[in-house]
Amino acid sequence: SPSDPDLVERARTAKEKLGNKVFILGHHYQRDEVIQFADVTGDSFKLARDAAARPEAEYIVFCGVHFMAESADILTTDDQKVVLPDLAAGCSMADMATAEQVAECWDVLTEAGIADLTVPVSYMNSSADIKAFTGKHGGTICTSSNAKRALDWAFEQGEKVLFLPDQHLGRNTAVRDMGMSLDDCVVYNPHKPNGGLTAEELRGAKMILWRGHCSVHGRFSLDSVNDVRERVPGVNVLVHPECRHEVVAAADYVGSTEYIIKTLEAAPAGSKWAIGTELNLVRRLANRFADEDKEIVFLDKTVCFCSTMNRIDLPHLVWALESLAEGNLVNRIQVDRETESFAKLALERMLALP
Ligand code: CIZ
Ligand code: SF4
Repeated sequence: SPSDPDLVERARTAKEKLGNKVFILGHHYQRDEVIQFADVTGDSFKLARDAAARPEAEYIVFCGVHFMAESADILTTDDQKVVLPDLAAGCSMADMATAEQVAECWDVLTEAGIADLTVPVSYMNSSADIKAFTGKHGGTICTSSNAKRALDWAFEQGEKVLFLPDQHLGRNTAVRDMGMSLDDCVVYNPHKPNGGLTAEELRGAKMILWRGHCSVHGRFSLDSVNDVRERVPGVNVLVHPECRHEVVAAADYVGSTEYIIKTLEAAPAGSKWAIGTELNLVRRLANRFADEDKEIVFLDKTVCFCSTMNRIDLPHLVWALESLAEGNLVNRIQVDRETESFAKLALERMLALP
């Protein structure tokens, strides 16, 4: 739906008034009405780095979800203030691993005698607390673009990996990219005693996958792939690695949002694509490439937007910008120093990956 012209004008005015003091980051999954005001767009990691490259911007307005704003706060200077236009914009996947649950899991691994052999690898889509846990225990962060390199590194440091919080990215990377078998992976369920695993099962596993998933990508199914192949003959199926293993196994191409965008940019005219990722991004890409005669459809019409991403709408952005322009710092996301220092350690290990 077209943006309300009055709100567009107000956003523009407030942004102009703030000038170089504000830098607006727009995640790929954000609404068009918000993306039009973004100074840069990208995935969570690229955006955090873009913010860090703008030390003159006192306010970083992060149009995305909570863990992304935390990561931006971790990577920017203490003088830069990161603002999330709606504090209710969380991430269901990140929320599936709390600090207490992960500490308990580490106790279970210790009890089974394998904690010393285990290296935590945490997906960018996790809270600052989980990133700090990862840093403290010798582990690294990964994104969907460098998950294989992170696992290669981790298996040089230890014999086992505890992969947090997205079981699908962990499993897909282990099986598709590292040649492991499904039997090398076990799933740790934080809602069950001992994760629902015996000490034997833990000792026999190479990959201990946290039982988390994305509520959007996890909804694509093997039927989605089969149905679209029938509906659109000759279609190329391109999905994000947060999708379930059977979806990824049935797809033609698998990769991060940045990979998806680059693949479509390079695709020949006349080609047809079914995309398994967030709907705001898929729609935007379908519009962008319509002129070039690339047919782009959403992998499964029953799957919806990321509801928490969509909480950041134009009214919230206007409110945040007008507040800042009036000198009121609202909705600041600030990670405490200790958490920040351990989380940074884990992020720096990722940056140092070969
Ligand atoms: O699924 C998401 O939320 C992704 C891919 C986030 C990001 O940009 O890392
Ligand atoms: Fe979290 Fe999934 Fe939404 Fe990304 S798309 S913010 S992983 S729930």
